[in-house]
Amino acid sequence: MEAVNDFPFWLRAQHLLNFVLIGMLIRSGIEILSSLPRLWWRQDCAPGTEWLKFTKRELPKEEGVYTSLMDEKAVHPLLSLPGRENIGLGRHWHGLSVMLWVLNGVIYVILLFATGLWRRIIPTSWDVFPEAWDSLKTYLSFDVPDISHFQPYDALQMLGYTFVIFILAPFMMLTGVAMAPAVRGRFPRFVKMLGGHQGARSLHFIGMIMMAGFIVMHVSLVFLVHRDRNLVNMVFGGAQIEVSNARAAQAMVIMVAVIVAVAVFWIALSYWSLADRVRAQRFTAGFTEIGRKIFLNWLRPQGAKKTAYTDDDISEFHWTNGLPPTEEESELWVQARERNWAGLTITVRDDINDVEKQLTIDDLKALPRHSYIATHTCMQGWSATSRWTGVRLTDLMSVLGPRPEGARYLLAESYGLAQKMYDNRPREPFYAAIDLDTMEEEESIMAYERNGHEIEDYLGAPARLRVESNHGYKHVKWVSRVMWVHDYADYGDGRGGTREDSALQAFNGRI
Ligand SMILES: Nc1nc2c(c(=O)[nH]1)N[C@H]1C(S)=C(S)[C@@H](COP(=O)(O)O)O[C@H]1N2
Ligand SMILES: [Mo]
Repeated sequence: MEAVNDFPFWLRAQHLLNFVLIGMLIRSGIEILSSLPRLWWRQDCAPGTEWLKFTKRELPKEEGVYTSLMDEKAVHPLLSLPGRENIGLGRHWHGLSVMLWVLNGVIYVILLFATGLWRRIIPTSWDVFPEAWDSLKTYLSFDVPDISHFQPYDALQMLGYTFVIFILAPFMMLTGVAMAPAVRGRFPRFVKMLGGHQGARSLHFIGMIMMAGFIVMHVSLVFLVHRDRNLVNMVFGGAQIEVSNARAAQAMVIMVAVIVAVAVFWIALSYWSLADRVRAQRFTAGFTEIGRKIFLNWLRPQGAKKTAYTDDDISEFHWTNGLPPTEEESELWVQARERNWAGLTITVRDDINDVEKQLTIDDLKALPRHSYIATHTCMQGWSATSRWTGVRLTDLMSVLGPRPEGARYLLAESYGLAQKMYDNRPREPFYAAIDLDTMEEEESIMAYERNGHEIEDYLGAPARLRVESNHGYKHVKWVSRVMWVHDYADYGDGRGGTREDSALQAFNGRI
C-alpha cells in the first residue's frame, strides 16, 4: 500500500508544470477569444446568431461594412496573455504552451502506466459509480468522506481524474486542431463531425469552462478535505496519513509560495511580451514552427474531388476583414470599378530577374479554370463557406514560363492599403507571401468568382488570392500584382505579410 500511495517526484513536478501550462493556455485563450468575443454554432457567423457574446457591440446586418478587426477587444495583461489586442502573440503563446502541455501529458500517461500508478486513478470496478455517488452525497451535505476512502483518491476523484485526463484533455486537443485550416483541408469529415469550425470553436470553449471548473474544485478540495495530509504529501512526497502540525504548516507555506510564484510568472510573460513584441514573436513563433513542421506542413488539402463540402454548406452571410481601396488608396482601382474593371490589370512578375506581364481580367479568365467549395477561416475566429472559382497559382505563374531559379516564395500585393500598421506607421499596400509547396496546392488560386458570380467588391473584386490550407490573412484581396521573390525578408518588415508585420502573426498560416 505504501508504495502505491506515494507521490513520487516526477508526478509532483509534472503536476506543477501542468498547472503552469494550463494557466498559460487559458490566459492566451482569453486573448484569442477577445479578438472576436462571440461564439456561434452557425458556420457563417451571421450577425445576431451568436449563442454567447462578451461584448455589448451590436453587429450591423449589412455585409462588408464591419471588419473583424473592429470587433477586437483589449483585455488587461493581468488577465490575458499578452493582453492589449495582441491576437498574433496570443496565438503563438497558445501554440507554445499546448506543445509543452501535450508533451508533458504524454510523458505523464506513459509514466502512469510504467509505474502502475494508473490503478489509483483509472477505476477497474463498476463499484466506483455507487461509491462516487455516496461520496457526492457526503459532500453535498457539507461533510467529508472519511480518510479511509482515499487510496489516495476516493471514487469521485477517480472518476473526475479519469474524465479529465482521458476524455476532456483529448477532446480539447481534437477541437483545437480542428480549427486549423490545414487539418480542415486534409480531414474535412472530421471537422464536419465536430460541427464545423464554429462547432469546434464553441466546443473548445465549453471544454475550457469544464477544465477551469475542474481546477477550481480540485484545488478547493485539496485545501478543504484532509488538507494537512494532502499538502504534506504533495509538497514533500511520501504517503503519510498522520502528519505533524509543524510539517503541515511548512507544506502550506511552500504551496502558497509556489502558487504565487506561478501567478507572477504568468503575468511576467505578458509584460515581457508587450515590452518588445517583435522579440516575443521571434521567440514564440520560432518555437511553434517546429510543431507546424512536424504535424501540419505535410497535411495537403484533399482537393475538390474529395471535399466534404456541398452546395448546402454555402453560407448566407460572409464576414469581412479589410475594407475596399478608397479613392486615396487607389484611384486606379476605384475608377476601374466604375468601368466594370475595363483597363485594370494584374501584374505577374518575376522580381528576381525584373520581368513582368500585365493580365486583364479577361486574360485571367482565359487560363484554366478551377472551382471548389471551401470554408474560409479568419484566425480571429469567424468562418464562411463559398464556392470559389479562379485560376490555380501554378497556372497563373506559368504565363512567365518556368519558375525562375532562386524563386522561393510567391508574394501577392493589393491595390488596398493595410488597415493598420505596426506602431501606427504610415499604411502600406496589403501583401502576403507563401512558400512553393503551398502555392502548388490545388486549392491555392487567384479567384475571380464566388458562388458563380463575380466577386463582391468587399470580398476582393475583381481578383483575390485563395490559399485554403491557410487562415484568411494570406488571402490577399484586390490583388494588384503577384511575383516570384527569392526571400520575403526583403519586403515590408520582412516577416512575410501585412498581418505578420502589423499583428505579428506567423508566416505559416496553417493553424
Ligand atoms: N487587401 C487586403 N486583403 C486582405 C485583408 C486586408 O485587410 N486587405 N484581410 C485579410 C484577412 S485577415 C482576412 S480574414 C480575409 C477576409 O476575407 P473576406 O473579407 O473576403 O471575408 O482577407 C484577407 N485579405
Ligand atoms: Mo483574418
